[in-house]
Amino acid sequence: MLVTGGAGFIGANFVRLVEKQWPKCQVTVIDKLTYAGNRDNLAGTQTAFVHGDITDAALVDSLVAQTDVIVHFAAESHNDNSLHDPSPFITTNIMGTYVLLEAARKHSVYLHHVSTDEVFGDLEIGAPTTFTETTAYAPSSPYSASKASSDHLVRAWARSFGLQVTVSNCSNNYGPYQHIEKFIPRQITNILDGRTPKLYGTGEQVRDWIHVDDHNLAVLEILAHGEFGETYNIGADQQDINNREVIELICELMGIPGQYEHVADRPGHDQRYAMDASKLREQLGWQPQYTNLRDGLKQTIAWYTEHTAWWKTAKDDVESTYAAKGQ
Ligand code: NAD
Ligand code: TDX
Repeated sequence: MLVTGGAGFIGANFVRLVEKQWPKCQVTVIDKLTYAGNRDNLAGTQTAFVHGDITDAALVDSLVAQTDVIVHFAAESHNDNSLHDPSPFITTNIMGTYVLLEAARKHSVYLHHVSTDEVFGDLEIGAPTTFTETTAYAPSSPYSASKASSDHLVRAWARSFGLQVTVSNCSNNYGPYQHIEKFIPRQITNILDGRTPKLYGTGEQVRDWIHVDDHNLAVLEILAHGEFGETYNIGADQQDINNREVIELICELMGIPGQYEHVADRPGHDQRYAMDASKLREQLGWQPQYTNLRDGLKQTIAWYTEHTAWWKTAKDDVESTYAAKGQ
């Protein structure tokens, strides 16, 4: 199995899960080790590691020639960064996916593409609607537009060239190894570091939070039993909690109830995401193990508390970048 972006948050958790669930599977990771990738995320695993870029066609071709399946996580993944400089998002998320598809086509290798709920745009707060696999694409940010582009490429390669593919679109993940630029680990490490948690705007926005292990268990289920050409939405039905309530929960769990501040909002901020994952549940029998955000947050807070060395060196830089934008 070739795992792209396996030194990032979801990819590293995925590699660890594969070792546990499918111990006979030989995994190779290709990762560029951008600011978001960390070789230490794979410490203690048996995986072969290739430090490389998925836009490097010759390198990708040589790796794909030796693999039975590609699981494609590599991406630029942070919306806020894409508002500052879209360029690496276009290169990695679109061109990188194209390079992988061409190699998969040449060597007839199955590719699973990991994507996001953000390709569907956003929903109105308070409305009863959710995203299904057939919801029309309407991405808002350079990040989500680049992911939408990559999804279209994957489906075009299946239709035009008969490539064996599956696609998954998942909601917001949280859990160990998530970069501290993201909402939940940023607030946890703010509190651990004696800083005040930061909420964008009024915090009315809603995300459909899922623990990273539940996302990855769904990907394993799709790899094992999914149908070629199909797309599966992944979400854990945590659709009633807004950002303000999440930050308040983190503050409460960490013993500083109500102590957070409002900062500048994100331009073009998507209001609400909510996934309908009934196809995955009904056809593949997947169900989330973390059905309660409070329990998942407790586990995540414990992980960041025990792994200070993992995040501490990046903290000042991340916070000064946010501070420069009033966030
Ligand atoms: P991440 O930013 O933590 O990790 C991305 C990894 O990709 C890093 O290790 C980075 O070094 C690597 N990478 C970046 N550019 C590369 C390149 N050109 N060549 C090789 N490697 C490169 O991201 P994540 O949160 O783990 O997300 C992984 C995937 O899951 C992405 O495709 C993302 O769109 C998708 N996704 C994420 C979420 C979420 O909530 N984080 C939700 C749904 C889908
Ligand atoms: O400090 C913050 N304060 C805050 O209120 C940060 C960093 C974020 N927010 C808000 C913005 C969002 O409404 O929290 C929400 C979550 O923000 P992010 O963690 O940046 O995630 P989001 O933009 O929703 O995108 C995430 O989920 C979908 C991932 O980063 C994407 O890779 C994935 O595709």
